[in-house]
Amino acid sequence: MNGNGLIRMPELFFTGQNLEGNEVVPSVRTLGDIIGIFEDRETASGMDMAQTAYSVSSAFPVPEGTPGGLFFGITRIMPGKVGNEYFMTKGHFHRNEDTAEFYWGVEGEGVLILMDRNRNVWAERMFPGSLHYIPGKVAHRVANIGVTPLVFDACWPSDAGHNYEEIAAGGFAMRLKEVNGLPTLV
Ligand code: PAN
Ligand code: ZN
Repeated sequence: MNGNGLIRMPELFFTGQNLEGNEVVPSVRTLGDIIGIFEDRETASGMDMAQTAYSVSSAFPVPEGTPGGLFFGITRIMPGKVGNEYFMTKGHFHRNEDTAEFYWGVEGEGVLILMDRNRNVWAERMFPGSLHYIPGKVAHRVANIGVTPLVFDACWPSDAGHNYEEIAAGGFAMRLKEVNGLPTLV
């Protein structure tokens, strides 16, 4: 990859909706992996659990836990719903509670759902070019409210870590549902 002189090719690059290059780590969440986050279990039971709900391509240039480093990931959420709830990420607090994160919209239409430590919930529209600063101590989850894949990028500290257990156990205090054709927090 490297040229002859001092000017080199980058180690990472985007191809369409994906991240490629040295040591990109892909991960896939099937509907079966995340089905517990949805409310309508009856509708869920009739759905294909093997289908991809979302995938993430990540770059970890330093070991997990390194202070001062950064990680980068591209998340692609498929369009779809379980009953009237949109396909969405599991969502998490960072284990190192003070660590923040940037998300930004690349393709498609989404909603970033946020919840603070007092379980106050709010949300922000995501679209190509939208930029979202997620402060520390704020849980974050993204739903695809469109009919095409939702693609967003994320950059977070390498010592952030992920606390999924708390959201798996207690969820968010509000759910994003389609009500009369519109995404609504209920
Ligand atoms: C993101 C998320 C990614 C997938 O990179 O990890 O969008 O969402 P879940 O991790 O909630 O399944 C991030 O927030 N990193 O900290
Ligand atoms: Zn995060």
